[in-house]
Amino acid sequence: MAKEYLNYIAGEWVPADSGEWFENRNPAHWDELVGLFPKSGTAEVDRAVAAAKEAWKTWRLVPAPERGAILKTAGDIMVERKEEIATLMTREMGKVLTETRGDTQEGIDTFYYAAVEGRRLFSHTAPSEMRNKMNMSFRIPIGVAGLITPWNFPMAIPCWKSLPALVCGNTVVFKPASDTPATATVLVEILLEAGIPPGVINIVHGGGGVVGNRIVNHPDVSLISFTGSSEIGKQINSLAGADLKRVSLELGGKNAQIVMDDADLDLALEGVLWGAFGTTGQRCTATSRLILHEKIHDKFVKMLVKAADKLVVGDGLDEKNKVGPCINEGQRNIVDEYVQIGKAEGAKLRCGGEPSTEGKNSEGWFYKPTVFTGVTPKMRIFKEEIFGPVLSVIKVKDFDDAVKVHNDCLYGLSSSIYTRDVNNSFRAIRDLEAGITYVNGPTIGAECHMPFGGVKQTGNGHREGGWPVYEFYSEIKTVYVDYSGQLQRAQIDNY
Ligand code: UN1
Repeated sequence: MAKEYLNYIAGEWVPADSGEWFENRNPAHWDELVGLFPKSGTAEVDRAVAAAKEAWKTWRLVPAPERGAILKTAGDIMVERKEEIATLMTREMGKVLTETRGDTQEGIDTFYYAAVEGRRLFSHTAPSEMRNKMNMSFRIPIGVAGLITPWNFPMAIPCWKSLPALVCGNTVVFKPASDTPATATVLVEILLEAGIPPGVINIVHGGGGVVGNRIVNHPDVSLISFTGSSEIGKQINSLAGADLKRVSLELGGKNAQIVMDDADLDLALEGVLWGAFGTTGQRCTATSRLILHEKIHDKFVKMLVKAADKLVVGDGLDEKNKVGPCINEGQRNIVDEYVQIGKAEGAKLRCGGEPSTEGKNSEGWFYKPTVFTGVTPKMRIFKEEIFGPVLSVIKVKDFDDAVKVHNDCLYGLSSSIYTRDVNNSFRAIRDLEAGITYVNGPTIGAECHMPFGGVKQTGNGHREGGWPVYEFYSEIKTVYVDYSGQLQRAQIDNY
């Protein structure tokens, strides 16, 4: 009998009102049930929001350094549980152990960063125009934060969102992706064990259409943070925007790595293999376009295809494997559909291009690392996010052409250039339309204390990680103290 996981609402671990469950299965061995999760409805969300609203009355008054101290304790607990979390995460979403350890570590880093931020939460003071008057501003809590998280970073992304929300004095209603509810539940267990009071954190499992939707349109939820597709992000933005909620969106990407003719090709190769096929290409930051200078194109493609073909695909729990499965059958079908589209559009398939079904791989949703060359900006495999191990290679004439091709894209999350030319590096930093640019590094590898997010259709201007996320989760209160003992009329009495 599989373990039955529960919602945590208003300080209690509870099943869904309906008594129904949904299954969480291992994408590497589809017959393995990881757990059963409550299939919740809108009433559960309503109770979670009511509890969060009530808990906010006291949580907002807890000094931020004290809130931070709880997160420090929680980080310590996560360090203890790191290996167990990584194993659970690999079982529920497939990426290889090295990566699920990294995902957990990103959670731990975010805990320690948020804990310290509880002693900062800086704001500005400025001089007054008047005598005997003082001007200041403070960061204050907002209220209930509704957090909707994806399956590709089941620990890091929920931490990116919930920890700044909590340290800033908000309370949380959290709906994790239904492909990765187990890791999310462990995060809540850890927060509670560390001392987060009941009601301050609530987790409601279930589908986006029901649970997610109710979180977004609930009148008592003031903040929404969502990571997922641009299509759903736009719906959330209109729904939440109609009620003037603050919304942070982290959406699609079609990230590119540029390799110039003066690049260290071995380094660029390591970078693209990691960027394109790490996490089976299922990162928002994954490299899905490779822009090659014509002088090195043929040589680099040869190196790439040889190396991509050698990547061992299989169960992420076996450390010899480098590429795990797609998250589920539907996602593998989408990947395969794009491969067929690429072929029909006239791109040249150089390796992969089919499910990996050898031996035990037939039990899961594996797909071979795939490389297309001869891709042009008109093709759908150049333009659309695939979210799988498919790399599109485009040949360009020179640096300006590379930048033009790079920017010919609806999205703008991450970007990368490999070159030894210092001038072109700085031009790329200036001209690549993306929220993140790596010089001589792959498109993946963001660190939790730096702003993370994209331009164009990748988001709505907010950032996760780094200092800006603390601005998202707090409101500014401006304070004027007049100690002159007289009425001083600004703009009038001083002119
Ligand atoms: C994501 O793909 O949604 O920079 C997050 C990276 C990771 C985070 C990725 N640290 O690839």
